[in-house]
Amino acid sequence: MRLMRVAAAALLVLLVNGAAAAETPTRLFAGLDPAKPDRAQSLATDHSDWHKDAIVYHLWVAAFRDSDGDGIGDLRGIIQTLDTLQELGVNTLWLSPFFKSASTIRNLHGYDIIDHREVDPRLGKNEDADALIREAHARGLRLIFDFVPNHLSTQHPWFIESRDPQSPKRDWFVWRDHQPTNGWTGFDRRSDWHAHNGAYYYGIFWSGMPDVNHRNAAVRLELARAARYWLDRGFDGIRMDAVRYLYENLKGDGAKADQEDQPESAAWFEAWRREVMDPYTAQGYAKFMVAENWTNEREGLLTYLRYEGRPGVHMTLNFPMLRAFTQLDTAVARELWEWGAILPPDAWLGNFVSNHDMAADRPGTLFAGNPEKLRAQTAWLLLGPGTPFIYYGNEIGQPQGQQRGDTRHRQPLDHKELAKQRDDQDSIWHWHRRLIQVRRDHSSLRRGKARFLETDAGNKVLALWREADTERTLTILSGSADSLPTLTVKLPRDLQRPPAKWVLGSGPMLVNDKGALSLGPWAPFESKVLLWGK
Ligand SMILES: [Ca+2]
Ligand SMILES: [Ca+2]
Repeated sequence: MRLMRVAAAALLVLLVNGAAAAETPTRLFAGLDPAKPDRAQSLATDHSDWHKDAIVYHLWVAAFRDSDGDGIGDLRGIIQTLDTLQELGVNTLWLSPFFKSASTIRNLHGYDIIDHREVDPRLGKNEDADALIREAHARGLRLIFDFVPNHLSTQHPWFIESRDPQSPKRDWFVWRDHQPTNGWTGFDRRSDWHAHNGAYYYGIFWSGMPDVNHRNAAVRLELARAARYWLDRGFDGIRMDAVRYLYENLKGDGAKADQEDQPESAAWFEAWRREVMDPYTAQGYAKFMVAENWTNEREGLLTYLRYEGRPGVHMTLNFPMLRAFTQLDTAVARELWEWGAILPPDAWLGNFVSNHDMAADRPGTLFAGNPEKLRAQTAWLLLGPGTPFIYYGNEIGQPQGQQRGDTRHRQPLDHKELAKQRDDQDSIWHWHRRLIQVRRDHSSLRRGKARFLETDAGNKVLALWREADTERTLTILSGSADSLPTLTVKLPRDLQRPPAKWVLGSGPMLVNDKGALSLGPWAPFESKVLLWGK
């Protein structure tokens, strides 16, 4: 009997400890000081998920605006253009990497960082970053910075120290004594193990950007401190670079699966959310992180949004959606928006139509000579579910450059064209401005889940029914190259009455005795929005 009681007690202890172990998530950034947001510089938040209402402008710092005539865009140039960005209506700016980097002028991508706490002298000074934060926040514009947890430059002092096998920083990078003869070829056919003094370090992108060893607690902590340095100063969030490559399976033989999407990488972001980001929310300064996980597999997007039932990144960039946007493919768009509607409540997607990489052509090039398609793509981005990201220059339909490689996507913004389009009510800039205003004015367009109504135009036309708060909207996006004399939409059973008004577009509307809404006429690729009151 006594023995049984002891056994039962032991079992109870086991159960309690077991439960506690499951509930206490691992700390990965032990030693991090409390978050200390600069209250004069930071913008307070009234809700922690403001990123769902964001309209992001993705800005390439070196190409945006040159304030001092040296030919390179800079932080001061951004300050000079804030009024125009505010006029456009975006509310969040994503700055491409501006930390001191080893990048050459020709391809100033900045992802090879030398100093995480210093602005690259070609782009400005730390005081300019402070001034930018102050001036942006004064206009209600939030700022997020690009952060690179996977790698840094061979010229970074941490790596220079690490080259000495006796250095305490040797383990901050991934070193081996022998170069594997097979596998580990990442993005090209060359080995990702790079020689130095008879040893080999791992760098998946190229020899100039060694991967950090995230199994080392000290280097993890230093990276968290570096990000905190800018978050404390007033930045509102982080765009996380190359999240798929944080950890490698070093016990593997270097197959593709050993080099990407390790469970430890997802666990890292869950811990970062909890330990690095959430403490700001607790103080009324919610910040968010958006992940670049470049994959066309939709399941791959989910990996980083949740880990073991806890939230990871707040948002992930929606790479699979590029196919829908670049081809104006209604079937793909519908499938992905329907999928987005069944994700866990805190899993959120960010949409874009082009970026600084080779992911897609700029719309100004892709749809050159097709203004109606350019306007349609803009509408799909700005009216559809998911936070929109506008890559600088796309708001004026600027074509990409003629260069080979990705620098063609990072050419200077044409400020003369921008000024011209601001004076022209029919310009693509004004179309962006109009759609942004419609999105800002309607919570159903920002937060409502997508549900599709059937139309008599078949799958060539999307009719998105969305609800939030006290409003309901119907967004109709035509992917048809033909004009339609009328378009008939089957309304939900409980709402067979005419809409209150046009929010975007115009034309006659009529509900027939079968509860269908007749609208028309419809131009090729036209987009319109109707509003019902509750
Ligand atoms: Ca400059
Ligand atoms: Ca890595």
